[in-house]
Amino acid sequence: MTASIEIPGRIDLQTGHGGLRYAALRCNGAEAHVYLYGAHVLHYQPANQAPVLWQSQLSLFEPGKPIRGGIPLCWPWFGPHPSDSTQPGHGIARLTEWKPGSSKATESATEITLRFPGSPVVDAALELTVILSDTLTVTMTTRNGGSAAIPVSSAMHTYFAVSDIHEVSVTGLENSRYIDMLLPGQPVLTQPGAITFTAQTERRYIGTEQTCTIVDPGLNRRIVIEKAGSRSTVVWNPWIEKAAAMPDFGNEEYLETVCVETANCGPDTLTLAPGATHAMTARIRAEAL
Ligand code: TA6
Repeated sequence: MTASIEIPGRIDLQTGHGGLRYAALRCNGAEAHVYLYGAHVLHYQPANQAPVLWQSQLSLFEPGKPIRGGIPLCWPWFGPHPSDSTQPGHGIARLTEWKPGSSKATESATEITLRFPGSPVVDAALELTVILSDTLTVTMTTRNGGSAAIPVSSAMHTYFAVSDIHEVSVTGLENSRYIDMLLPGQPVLTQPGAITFTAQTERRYIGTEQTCTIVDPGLNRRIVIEKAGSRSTVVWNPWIEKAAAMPDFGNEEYLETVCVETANCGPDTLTLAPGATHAMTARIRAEAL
């Protein structure tokens, strides 16, 4: 079945870290790698540019463990399970081997769709579509296959590669409201200007459909993240102590990445009616400053 998604010169299946299979997408000098485990986009490199996504040198590639870096898919819940502490943080999608669906290649784009194989934990279907062109477009499509409405919180928990966290800023969320997850009582605050980083940062911006931009003077580039079907954006950097406490995150690696996550979480959690479908899309591009 997996052989059917291969397109000579555009999509081929390879064996990567930990012996895990991934689809290598190519298009006009750009490339992307999509692991079947977690339907995890781990690598994206536009033509003649540096990689846009970051991956930890200590990432595990083991069943039951999330890959650290790229675009982990958090679904059908974001963060801890709402009521069952025995369930894994950020849901089950990123911890599951997905099935190849369809693929196609045109002059300007290479596209692949993967399908979540299903789970007794949730009566819903999930597909991921990745389109590589002069941008990277990633869409999670959820369909409620049951007879009852279901809550769905989710994220494309994207780790972007930056030159130095001290030097970058994130624009686009000015005057947006956010939940500061690190302050007592997790207050709702308002973002006064561009986001800069001087300590551990974990903010859930809510009720926003804004395009975000990571401005990186060190790499002389900006990374633009447009979105659709998402009303939350999570901005996260673990900083020194939290990075040191994570076995799959190098002690100094907090310097070289920032997460800008396309999400629906907290008050933006969806309620999906029986038979209803919801699509959430992130479109990523990098350009010179
Ligand atoms: O998006 C931020 C966050 O929710 C943080 O709380 C931190 O836990 C991060 O996700 C990474 O979570 P993970 O389960 O991938 O280690």
